Amino acid sequence: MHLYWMQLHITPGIVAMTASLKLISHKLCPYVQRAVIALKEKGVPFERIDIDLASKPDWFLKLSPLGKVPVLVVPTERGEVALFESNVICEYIEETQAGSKLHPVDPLQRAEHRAWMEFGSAILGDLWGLETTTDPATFESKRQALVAKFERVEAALGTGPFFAGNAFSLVDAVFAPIFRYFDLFDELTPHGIFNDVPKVRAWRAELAKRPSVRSAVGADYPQLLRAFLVRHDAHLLKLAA
Ligand SMILES: N[C@@H](CCC(=O)N[C@@H](CS)C(=O)NCC(=O)O)C(=O)O
Repeated sequence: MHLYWMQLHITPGIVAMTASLKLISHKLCPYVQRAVIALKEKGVPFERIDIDLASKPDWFLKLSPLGKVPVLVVPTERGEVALFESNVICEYIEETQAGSKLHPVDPLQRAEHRAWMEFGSAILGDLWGLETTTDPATFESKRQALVAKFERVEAALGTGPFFAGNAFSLVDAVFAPIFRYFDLFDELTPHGIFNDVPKVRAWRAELAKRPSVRSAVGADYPQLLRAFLVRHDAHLLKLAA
């Protein structure tokens, strides 16, 4: 008990590791995966609690102001604090936890990385449209929006293997779950989104090998994603041969 209080006052980050962090999650959510990948890259133990977003538990609605996952529950001396918004959670993990640094040291580069993390969220917006629409014209406009966005990503990439060279960063944690969607989408239709972006293709292949990325979802992820498309009567499924 005494030691616990010593740690509590000296290094709150260590307490967060001792009394484990809890990540309120969903099995398919790409925003959750960002946080999971960041925690795994740093070797931080945490408890993952997957919830059903179609039937949100009351305790979750009390905790999450926007009713969205992820939420990181952080134990502190004033009780548990519920952090929401995936990029905010990733920044908190980066600032408080030991292990590899996931942001550049240089402030301008760090700001650029944060901007590309936001760009990843914009890509997820288009992806949501692509995967949920029942309408062929909307599908095509989202497909074209994604082609254009990945052209911008291509221009921002260097020689790899990761976004910023040899060091895995939070930008990689944001894009890995984006690329994961295409493991299934590639099976369904020749969408052509990565046809003219060789650096993006190489980056995608590299991220798919990363242990933190691979273990950020369960083995049932492909079946769950397919079932999600079926529930939305997705146009994407109709393109399947
Ligand atoms: N901007 C949020 C987006 C999170 C988000 O959209 N989560 C989805 C699941 S992937 C969610 O919880 N949706 C439930 C809802 O909107 O009711 C973040 O970065 O954390």
